[in-house]
Amino acid sequence: MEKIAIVTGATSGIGEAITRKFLSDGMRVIITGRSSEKLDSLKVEFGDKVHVLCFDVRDREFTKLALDSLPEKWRDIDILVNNAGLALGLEPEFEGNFDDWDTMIDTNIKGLLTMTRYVVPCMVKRGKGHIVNIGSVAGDAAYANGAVYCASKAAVKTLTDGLRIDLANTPIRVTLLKPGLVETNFSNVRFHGDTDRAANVYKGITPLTGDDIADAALYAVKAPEHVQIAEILILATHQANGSTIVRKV
Ligand code: NDP
Ligand code: 8X3
Repeated sequence: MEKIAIVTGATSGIGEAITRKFLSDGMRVIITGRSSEKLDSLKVEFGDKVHVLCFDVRDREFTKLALDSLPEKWRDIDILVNNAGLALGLEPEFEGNFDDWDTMIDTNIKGLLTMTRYVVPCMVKRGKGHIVNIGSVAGDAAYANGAVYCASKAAVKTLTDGLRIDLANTPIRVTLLKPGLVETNFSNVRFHGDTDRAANVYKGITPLTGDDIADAALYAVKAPEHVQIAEILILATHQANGSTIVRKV
């Protein structure tokens, strides 16, 4: 029987790459995000292999309605990928923007918790499942001007560890993927659409791609049942941590 995955933020970057990877491995995927246009185009591309749920992970009520609307044949979710997330702004903590902070915390932390709260109980009931949370190297240590984003990803690390503890008496596995520099729409979003500033982030270094992270996600979910890939840190070759990046100029 083919596995069913649900991927938050499947409309772009890492989430889209994981969706494509899982589909090419023969899974069915519930694709989610806010961009209905992109979700619809993935539906046209993949047909019955995907099911579209368009919602904002910050909206608890709507998230529940969306999940409750799943047809019977899509309800037994085997894999939850909590990927939806973002950074907004890059400025000293004492000068940050309140709205940006709220959006990061509501999406990266509370959105992930909402999905976990709604999806994992069914896994526990069925006695099978796998949760893959997308953290970041940013969660390992703060870097200059990024403290709130880094804190949100440190929270993802702690929430993932806590979930693994709380599920240790079940066969359900919990994985944290911590990417470094991945070229996606991430920096465009961070700099509120300033594409030149976003492009500079990847100058002088070969960044990771969404597909590199998708490979790791597939590796974790395909590991034998007795193997729990707890955490993977994936960096670009010329990156040593969140703030040490060596660029060729
Ligand atoms: P992208 O901007 O390319 O993708 C972000 C995805 O998140 C989009 O599909 C977007 O969908 C979705 N999303 C954002 N906000 C919401 C929301 N409120 N509700 C539902 N979906 C939402 O960035 P990445 O692919 O790079 O980011 C994916 C994850 O990877 C994030 O958690 C990010 O923090 C993490 N990460 C990224 C790294 C990088 O260098 N790129 C490195 C380490 C971690 P839509 O707009 O349709 O809602
Ligand atoms: C995204 C990676 O280093 O740009 O989490 O914050 S970084």
